[in-house]
Amino acid sequence: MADRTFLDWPFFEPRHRDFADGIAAFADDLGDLAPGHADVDASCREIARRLGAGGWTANAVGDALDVRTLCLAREILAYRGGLADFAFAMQGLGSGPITLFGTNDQKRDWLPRVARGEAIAAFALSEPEAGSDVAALKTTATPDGGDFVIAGEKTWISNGGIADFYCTFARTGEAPGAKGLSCFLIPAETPGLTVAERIETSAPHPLARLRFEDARVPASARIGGAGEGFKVAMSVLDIFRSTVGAAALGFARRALDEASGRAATRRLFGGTLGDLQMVQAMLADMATAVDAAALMVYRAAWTKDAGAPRVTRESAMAKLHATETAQRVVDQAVQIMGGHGVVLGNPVERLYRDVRALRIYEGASEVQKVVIARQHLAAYAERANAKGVDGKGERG
Ligand code: COS
Repeated sequence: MADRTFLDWPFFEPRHRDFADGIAAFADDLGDLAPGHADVDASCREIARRLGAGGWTANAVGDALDVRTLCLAREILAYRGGLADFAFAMQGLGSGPITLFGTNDQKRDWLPRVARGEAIAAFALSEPEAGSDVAALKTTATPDGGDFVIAGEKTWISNGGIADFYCTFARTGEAPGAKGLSCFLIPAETPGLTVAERIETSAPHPLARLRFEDARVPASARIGGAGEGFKVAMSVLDIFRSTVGAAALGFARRALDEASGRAATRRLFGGTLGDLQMVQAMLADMATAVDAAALMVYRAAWTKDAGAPRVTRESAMAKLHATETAQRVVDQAVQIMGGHGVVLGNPVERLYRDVRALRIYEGASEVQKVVIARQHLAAYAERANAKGVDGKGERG
């Protein structure tokens, strides 16, 4: 039973507590889903359908995204199983460009279907030579007689192969680097778009490399303005990065609960595992880490919901801290579980595989540090300029 005392923190309103109750009951009903590689696509589709039919995905799609609700959903689903969290999150991330920057027609054509779980969304940004360095991406979108022709390759695309559409970032060349990208809504059945490779990962989920060979889309497929693709991508990531932290938090809470159960019941040396001070020290570190991660995640979410135009710094901190922390908590849980912790199918063994990718996807920990440091230095320079340009104000 997950700790729910954090829901009394001032970040939350009564509607968040109701939401948490509802989605926890849904997740319990869904069960501990951990399919293997062979049936992961079908399981993912089925979970997306049930999340949609239950009305949960509607919270990740549409005009008024409440980031605290997204984070609660991810935390609670991740506690039960990585694939349920993945299916929910990717519907939101994949349709995020349309939600934030889409035209009325794009929204009308796709968002209700995604919300109901009848269409599956994907976010196609990374390339073989451009993952962390988004501004280096090479896929091109060339205007041709009122259309755009897309050519290039995307990789590490979640929902690749099962998605109904891909929000795809390509170079349109208005300016060099980050200022010359645009985003396009590309239906999966577009001629010239193929799945070049399925990628199997340690924690199974649908993932693929895509190839665009002169895939033609109408000009109306562009999401956001010409040359605004980088801004579209970053704005979507600003929202969803804190939710990655929330998923990590769900994994960490589950690991802590599994370890606590073991510590309370496993007998040795005339007492329980939890009587041993070295185990107590681990549990203390894990419990503190979980609360610290929750504070950072819900601080970022609340800041966005309270109307901040950008939460680049807060969401990068939340993702960095929560994912790094969760990795340690899960590892400590494996240690407390002993041999059981590495037995295939044990919840902690599964968490060990589930948690690892979160330190890499949607901006690796190292990228988050770059983002945080840039934001920090820019804020410092602003404060220093405001106070110190005439040499009289204090610095720091
Ligand atoms: N929101 C809105 N605008 C943003 C932004 C944000 N979060 N971050 C940057 N921008 C703007 C900048 O303000 C800048 O515009 P101005 O020149 O008008 O100020 C422009 O976009 C370019 O920004 P920057 O110079 O920082 O670009 P870089 O190429 O140096 O960006 C990082 C570097 C590392 C920040 C970026 O490439 C990044 O976040 N990479 C990780 C991406 C990622 O998560 N990849 C995983 C795949 S997605 S699953």
